[in-house]
Amino acid sequence: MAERGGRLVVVSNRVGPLSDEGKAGGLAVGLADALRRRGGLWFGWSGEVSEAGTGSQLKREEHGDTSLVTIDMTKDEIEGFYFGYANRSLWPLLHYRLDIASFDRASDRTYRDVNRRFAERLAPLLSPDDLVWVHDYHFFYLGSELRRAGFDGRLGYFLHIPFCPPEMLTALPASHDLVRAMLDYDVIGFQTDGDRRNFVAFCVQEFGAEDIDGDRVRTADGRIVRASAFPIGIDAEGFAEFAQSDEAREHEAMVRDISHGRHQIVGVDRMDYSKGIVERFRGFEQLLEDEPAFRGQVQFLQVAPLSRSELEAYADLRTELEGLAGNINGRFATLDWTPIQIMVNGFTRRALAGIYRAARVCMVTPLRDGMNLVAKEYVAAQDPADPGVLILSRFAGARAEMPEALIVNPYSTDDLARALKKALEMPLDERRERHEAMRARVFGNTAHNWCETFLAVLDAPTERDLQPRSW
Ligand code: ADQ
Repeated sequence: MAERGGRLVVVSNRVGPLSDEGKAGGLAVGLADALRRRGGLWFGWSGEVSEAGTGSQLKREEHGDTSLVTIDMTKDEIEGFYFGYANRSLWPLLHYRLDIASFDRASDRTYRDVNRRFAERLAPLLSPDDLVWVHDYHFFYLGSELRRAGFDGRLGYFLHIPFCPPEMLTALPASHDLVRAMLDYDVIGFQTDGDRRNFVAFCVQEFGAEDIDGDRVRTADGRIVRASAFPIGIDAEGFAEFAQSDEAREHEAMVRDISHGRHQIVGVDRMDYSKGIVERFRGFEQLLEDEPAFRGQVQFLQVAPLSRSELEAYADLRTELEGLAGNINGRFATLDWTPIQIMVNGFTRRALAGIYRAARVCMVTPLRDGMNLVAKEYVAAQDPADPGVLILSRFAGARAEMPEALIVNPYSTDDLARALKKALEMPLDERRERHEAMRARVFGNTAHNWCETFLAVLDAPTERDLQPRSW
């Protein structure tokens, strides 16, 4: 890659960790790697609440050539920006849940204010040849605010979650402002081509923009912005090594122990309504109902660490899931068999790798998901000689790269039950064949490749170099 020598500046809501002690997810590993190689800065929220909030002193941690720089937020900023606009409006809407999205003027304002404040605090730390890469739905307006604050260098953006169709997005009161702000980035990355198409369709329908060659948008006033899919990957080698660690082996043995030789099915998700956990439980219940031979022979473990539990929709989901698991157990359990178990604690990445390895089947059945890294981690953690089976929702971004999984419609209980039966009965040859094909892709498109591909595009000369800088 021809690098222009600029630093990499990453902006995301949460920052780090830079070193991997088995805690960092694929994203942090990929970004930390790129930051180390180029030298750079990672900017975001400190995770702390203070009275001065985004006006607080910068906190700095130096790690070789990389600085982690963070600021606090006030209680009101977090409420309006994070819980309000980001997670009550944007998260449900972009996951196609217009029915539970709520919109209010105050949180819209706080969201924009926080984006502006972050940009104003970051701008003085930037040099013109820095490559700035902003992440996710918390910061749609940050790029345009950086422009306003005078930054003229390269600006990239990556959306980790889906981008819903324009018919839905136009329900957001400020949808035009939000998408116009996105067009101030030079490169806009999506998880899948479907997300990119939805974005371009919005620009075409609402702004009269033009789709050029499927990877650029020409706005009505002639500006050209790159918009492409950059599917995210995991640190596949690292994760496969985790699966061989002592900690993984202990957890693998523990899971095998509690399953008493029964086939283990797992689900691993943040407890979020987009992940389709309720539907998955119903699918499992349907299997037990339709196929009495499986009763006493299979066990379901759902690992679902609590997430955003301050929000009602998330608290309600926990109650619903615990109730449903209770009902299924009440209906089918015997003295020596509990069909379904749900755990809300987090695990280290090594422990998780061990749990994946012990599972004959992994159900990844989101109703909508940007990518879903669990699907990739499960594949990376398997023993290639005796791999488990992945059941994957057709609505997960990962589906595009993993067609050899058993693809299901998570809204169809019958489909889920059928896929479970097929997975549990799948002969070794077929399991190996499907796994090998998916494994090649998981190891071929890693977090590292994802970072490098995005940065190469961001760094390459574009039409903007030839365009007047009046915008
Ligand atoms: P998430 O919605 O968080 O990410 P996902 O991609 O599945 O969804 O990542 C979850 C991560 O959390 C995985 O790395 C998983 O191992 C980890 N995890 C889950 N349960 C855990 C537990 N109990 N203990 C420890 N770790 C646990 C968003 C988007 C996704 C997109 C990613 C990355 O919603 O679609 O794939 O960003 O872009």
